[in-house]
Amino acid sequence: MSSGSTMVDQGARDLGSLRLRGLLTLVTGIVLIVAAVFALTAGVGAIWHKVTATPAIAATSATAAATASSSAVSLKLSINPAPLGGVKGPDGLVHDAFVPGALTMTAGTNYDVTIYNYDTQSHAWMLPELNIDAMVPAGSASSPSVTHFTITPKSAGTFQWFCPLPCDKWGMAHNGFMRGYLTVKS
Ligand SMILES: [Cu+2]
Repeated sequence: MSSGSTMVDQGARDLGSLRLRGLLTLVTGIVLIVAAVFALTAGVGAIWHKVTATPAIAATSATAAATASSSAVSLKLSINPAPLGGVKGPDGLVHDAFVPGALTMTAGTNYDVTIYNYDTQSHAWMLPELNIDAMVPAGSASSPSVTHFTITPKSAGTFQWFCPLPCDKWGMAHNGFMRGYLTVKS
């Protein structure tokens, strides 16, 4: 009785073990298939994304470059140009100044701005509303430093530009010297 029971038990255990192994194999197979499908989908998704995104970026850059080179307006600014090496204020003294100090632009037009600094001190031309923060290195009367940047004002308005570096205190406080207005027309 006891031995027969053992044999039956053994048979049942073998059968159970076989079923468990089969079930494990099936589960493992399903997991592997799901993983493979997921990996393939993600891979194809990444390739599709790359293929569609790349030409869009390239086209935008090409258009921007073509527009900038074909229709940019050159604008020249000088800091402390000859013969005075600055601009005479109503106080009778010559002050640090960007020349011209009052600027006019047309909305939607690209401007290539070049600043020649004849001063032996560095300055900056800042216009936060148009995201311009141009550092201007020191130069000299005989060899000005040259700083270049571009502006494309999008909408009409009057914007204050200024030099944020501590330079000519009077000039920093007066329009037409180390600060001034940019008028953008539509
Ligand atoms: Cu300055």
